Amino acid sequence: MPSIDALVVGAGFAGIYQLYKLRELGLSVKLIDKASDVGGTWYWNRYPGANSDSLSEVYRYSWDKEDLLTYPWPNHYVSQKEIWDYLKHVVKRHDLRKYMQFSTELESASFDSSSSLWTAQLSTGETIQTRYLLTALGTWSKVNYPVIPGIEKFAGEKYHTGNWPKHYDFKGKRVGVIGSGSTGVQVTIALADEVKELISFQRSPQYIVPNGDGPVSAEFRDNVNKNYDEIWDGVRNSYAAHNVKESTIPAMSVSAEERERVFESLWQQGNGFRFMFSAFSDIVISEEANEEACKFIRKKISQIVEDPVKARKLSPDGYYARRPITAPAYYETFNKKHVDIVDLRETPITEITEKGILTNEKLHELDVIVFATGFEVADGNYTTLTINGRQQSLKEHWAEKTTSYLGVTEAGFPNMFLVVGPLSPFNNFPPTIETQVDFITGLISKAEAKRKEEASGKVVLIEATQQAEDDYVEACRVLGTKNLFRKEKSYIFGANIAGRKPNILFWVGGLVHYRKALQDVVDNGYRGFTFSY
Ligand code: NA7
Repeated sequence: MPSIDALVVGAGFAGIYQLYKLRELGLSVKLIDKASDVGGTWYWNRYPGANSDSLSEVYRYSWDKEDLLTYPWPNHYVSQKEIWDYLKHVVKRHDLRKYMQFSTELESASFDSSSSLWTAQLSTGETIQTRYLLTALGTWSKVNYPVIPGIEKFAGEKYHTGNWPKHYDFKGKRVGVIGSGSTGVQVTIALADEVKELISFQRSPQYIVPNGDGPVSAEFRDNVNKNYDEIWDGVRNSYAAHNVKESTIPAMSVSAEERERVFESLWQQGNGFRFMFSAFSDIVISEEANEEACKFIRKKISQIVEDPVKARKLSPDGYYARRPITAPAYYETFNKKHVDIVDLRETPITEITEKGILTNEKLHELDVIVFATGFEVADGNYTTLTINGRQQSLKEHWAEKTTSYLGVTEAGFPNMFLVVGPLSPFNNFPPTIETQVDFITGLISKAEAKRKEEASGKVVLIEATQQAEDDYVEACRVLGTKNLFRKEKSYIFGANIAGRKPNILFWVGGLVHYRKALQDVVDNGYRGFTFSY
């Protein structure tokens, strides 16, 4: 059976950087991905309008300074195609493709206590032995299809945005979009001008802020380049990691006029993270502050949307406490005569028929249904795999709730690392990924040194203690009680999946505090980990 030092699963932002760092350590590494190319999330999510809503200058790796200074990004946000091209470019630049094998899925992996090795079974029929198993499976990867009676009867085309076909043509067609999260909003705007009729089937109206996209001037880019070190430093030491200034001023400490001025200025500037975090310090903490932001956005909706019935349906009444959504001219899209909105709270879907979507009010006849219904976030991709640790499978380990230590390891699963696993920071992902990959690589580097110096070449096993994992899970739970996100049913708590018991799936304490927690672990001799052989 072929034996390697490390198997990396996933060729997105996380897997590519992890592969690079393990090669730097001199390990023999193989990377596999079920897709036919690199990209991860950005390989699959190629629906019209797909783009990152993190600012272009920080939606990339920081570790290759020369590339950082020279690689172009024409607009303030990068499109799916641009991100995909960027990742292919990085792989080429660092000659990483030769370690990669595509169209290959990990089916199962089992830890063998007698050899201290993992045995991985691949969809190609290959079996591989490896010392380290690194799963970079993606956070928003396992698509969520809603459970709606009759879904299989629909005679037209149906697509999930997370598994978009390479070719499609919606010209002259009647299209229904189910879902209005970040994805549903982007795809609705992009499809509106291509189709004959578009209906958005919306279960929960959202607070959507303009993104302020536009071309990047040479002067802007020069300025970013001159200040890149400070920009990354600011990102790593911020809550949301988005290169937006985070306010320290509570909303109610200023006058109503000043609040209005601040909100208006941020609305004009654009970007959802800026609106949520730069306006005031307590928008996601204080109910009163939150309501001020909600009132402002509701007012904008009523001003922008000409048809009062559509405006009412689009107006949220809950907290502004989900991942902020930002997009160009979303509400304006509903001023187009052929774009309509169905409020599923007033008129729920009863079934999907051969002809379209039937609500308790009427049948909406459609040629295409687009499911922008999100993902089984964080742990979804692990549930289809069989991963057997020392004594338990991962499914058994997570039977009560999904856990991890620091978002990167599981007690009882030695030498297995989850890159951006469950309970990872809920922030801009590239800097979060870099933080975790550097930490994991530090652990492996320590184990490798030990293997060579003390263990006479025997496998050194890095393992989180159960206590450390329990304490971390509890810390995440407590963080989840400290802001308003808990008041909204969203994927942050797994509440988007029918029948799932809600439980926090992320570290919501900010990247700055997560990085401090990791540093503290390192400074205390990798507290919470054992190194055995
Ligand atoms: P999200 O944010 O989970 O949004 C999914 C949307 O689909 C949301 O509007 C859901 O309504 C809706 N949904 C889910 N199931 C149903 C059913 N059964 N019926 C009607 N509507 C439904 O996923 P996205 O893909 O938009 O974004 C994921 C992340 O990708 C995003 O945060 C960025 O990081 C990029 P709900 O709000 O649950 O009522």
